[in-house]
Amino acid sequence: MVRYILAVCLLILSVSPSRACGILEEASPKVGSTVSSIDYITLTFSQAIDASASNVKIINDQGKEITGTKLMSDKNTVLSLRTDHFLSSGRYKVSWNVLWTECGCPTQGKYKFTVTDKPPH
Ligand SMILES: [Cu+2]
Repeated sequence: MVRYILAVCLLILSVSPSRACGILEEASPKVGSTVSSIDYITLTFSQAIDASASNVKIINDQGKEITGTKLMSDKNTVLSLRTDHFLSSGRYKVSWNVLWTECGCPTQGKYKFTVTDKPPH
């Protein structure tokens, strides 16, 4: 799968050299960080992504997906997830997948963060 994606990207790159895949530029909470309770996460990408083909989810350490609402910025470079409730203390995994508008390649990633405090209410 990864090889296939790479092959597609290389093929597209060879056809039009100016169009490369985007990257995850910034994550909030930061990759591997420990934070107080939050009710949203934000991923900032270097290029526009296709909203309908891009997704982000948060999974707790019991493997359960946290429910929330996906949000996109105007320029389609920021993908957020507002959770229905503040996260309780524990370890979480963020799993994202995006489709770059410009080059059409899919990219996915995962990272972890930790919540230490109890929810504010
Ligand atoms: Cu690409």
